[in-house]
Amino acid sequence: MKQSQPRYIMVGGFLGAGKTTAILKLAEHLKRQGRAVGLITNDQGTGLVDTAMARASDFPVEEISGGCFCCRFNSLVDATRKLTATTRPDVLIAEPVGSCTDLMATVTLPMKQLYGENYRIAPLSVLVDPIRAMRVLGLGGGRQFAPKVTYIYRKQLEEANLLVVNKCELLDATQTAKLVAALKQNFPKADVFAVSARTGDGLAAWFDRILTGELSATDIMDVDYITYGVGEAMLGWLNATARLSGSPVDGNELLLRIGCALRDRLAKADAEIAHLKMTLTATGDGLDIAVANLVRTDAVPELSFRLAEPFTEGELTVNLRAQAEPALLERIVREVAGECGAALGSLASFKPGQPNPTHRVDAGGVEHRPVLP
Ligand SMILES: Nc1nc2c(ncn2[C@@H]2O[C@H](COP(=O)(O)OP(=O)(O)OP(=O)(O)O)[C@@H](O)[C@H]2O)c(=O)[nH]1
Ligand SMILES: [Mg+2]
Repeated sequence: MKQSQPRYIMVGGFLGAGKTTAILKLAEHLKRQGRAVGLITNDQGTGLVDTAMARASDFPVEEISGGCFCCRFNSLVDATRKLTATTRPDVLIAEPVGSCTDLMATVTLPMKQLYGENYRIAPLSVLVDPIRAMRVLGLGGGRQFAPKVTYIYRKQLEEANLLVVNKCELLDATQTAKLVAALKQNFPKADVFAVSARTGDGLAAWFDRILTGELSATDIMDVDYITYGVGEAMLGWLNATARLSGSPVDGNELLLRIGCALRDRLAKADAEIAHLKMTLTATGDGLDIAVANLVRTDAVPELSFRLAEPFTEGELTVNLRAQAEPALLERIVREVAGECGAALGSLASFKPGQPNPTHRVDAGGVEHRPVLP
């Protein structure tokens, strides 16, 4: 029997934490139980890898591009309505932009207050990549973002109801215990879960909480919107598409080679990668897709989806978010595209604008407008 109120689940977390991967796992889990799911993706730009991945997984998806949920709250509401009308979902799962914070005050609580009759609002989950989280919390060495970007990262953790350490199979038991303890100590309000969206470990307990738990009244945190705006604008965004054609090649290898070429140039320019994600789709077969990702400049690109057939002709999509000027990202992408014989189609590079949320309310419904520059 259909639930009259679909559950609205939001899975936040910094760029590259594994939100899309975890959301697709949750969607598959629900599908196996015979429950209908609708997905909502979000980005500052258009031409999204996440939407392509959701579509390739064959779930109904609505995309909100050109701004984040908090600044385009009414578009989010329209997307939930549209999915509700077309697919009668039992569960709606929304992925906010990974450089956004203050989601509790600007999305979760407004959703509950304005549309609580229509949707059951789940507790807010925030995923973390463990290597990045250890660096931010001082538990591990390696390249860091600038302090104002790290401000956003820490604010994301501070507002979580459920803090989810993802990719746990990358850590040994001692490292996981240390990270979980540090998160509990620094962010005592949150319940901490340790999972691997890739292997499935630990997902059941977290899924159970978001599927059955209620959002209890919660305080909103202080956010310095000036620091938040400056931090977000330190991240350059680039979305591009390109056509590739030639004799049949291993498209998976080709995608990894492009990833390495981009990474090497970004490393030389001292640009810390937040998330480089790319898809390669063969012409005429949107369901056969390769996806490559890289979530730090000092890591290696890896494939999260593989093309099943040799690649002859098709489209490359590049979504690059890094701490760098957009012009630098553009120059590097143009150089690498030229070297691989990729004919660039659309290309947009920019910095996110100053966040200015549609609503910002506490659990009692009182408006708290942020102080903007
Ligand atoms: N090792 C490992 N990698 C994972 C796991 N979950 C996700 N990843 C990888 O992490 C990278 C980023 O995953 P995404 O799901 O695209 O991350 P995201 O948070 O949606 O990223 P943005 O949309 O850019 O903010 C990809 O390479 C995934 O395959 C995991 O449990 N273990
Ligand atoms: Mg994503």
